[in-house]
Amino acid sequence: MAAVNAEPYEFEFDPKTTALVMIDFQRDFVDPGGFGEALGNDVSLLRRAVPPAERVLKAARARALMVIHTREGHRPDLSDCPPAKKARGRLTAGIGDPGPMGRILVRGEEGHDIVKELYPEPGEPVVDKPGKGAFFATDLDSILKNRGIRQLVVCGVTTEVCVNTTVREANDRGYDCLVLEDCVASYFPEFQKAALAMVKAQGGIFGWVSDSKRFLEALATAR
Ligand code: TIU
Repeated sequence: MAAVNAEPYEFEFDPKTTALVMIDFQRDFVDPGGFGEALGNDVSLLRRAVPPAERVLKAARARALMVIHTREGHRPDLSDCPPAKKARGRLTAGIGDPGPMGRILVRGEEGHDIVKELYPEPGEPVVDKPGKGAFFATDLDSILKNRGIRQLVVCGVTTEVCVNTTVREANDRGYDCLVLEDCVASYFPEFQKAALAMVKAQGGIFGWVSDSKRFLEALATAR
């Protein structure tokens, strides 16, 4: 067991029942030329989360924590993409359209894959998700339950969209979630702040918030 200094109070976890969940660290969101930029966003704000998330990923691997990665995207024929999602935004380059890194948010394309710093290693499940939440229309819950996982340490992008949606879904399924604030990022500084505040308000209504430094300190002393 170990305890992370966190808000609203310490987050207790057992490394054997804890998974690190890396949400949507895809080139489409984090790198210039992807879907995130197509939506008019400054992707450099998201890149900030990569170095601390890399430190957490390496430490988790060293301590044999379960590591899971997710990617948002769709089948090449877009049959799993709701027409409403495709139409949203009236974009000139939207889901399925050609972009500088292949078809936007389409599985198998360069832009859909995970940035090299955080690339999955063999044995780490990669969950392809059609929605914002990682539990919607995926086998994530089965994968976690089959390994006896009860606690999730969450990194990823973007904080108020796929991270928050996933944490809310996890909360309703009985998981305790710790969000590491320097390992999650938003295109909007005000949303980053609000999304983290929403998780930890009201006694931790959706979970806990800490940072990579405090989590790594706790992991180093965990037994
Ligand atoms: N646009 C935005 O902030 N996010 C997404 O579309 N997906 C994720 O957050 N992964």
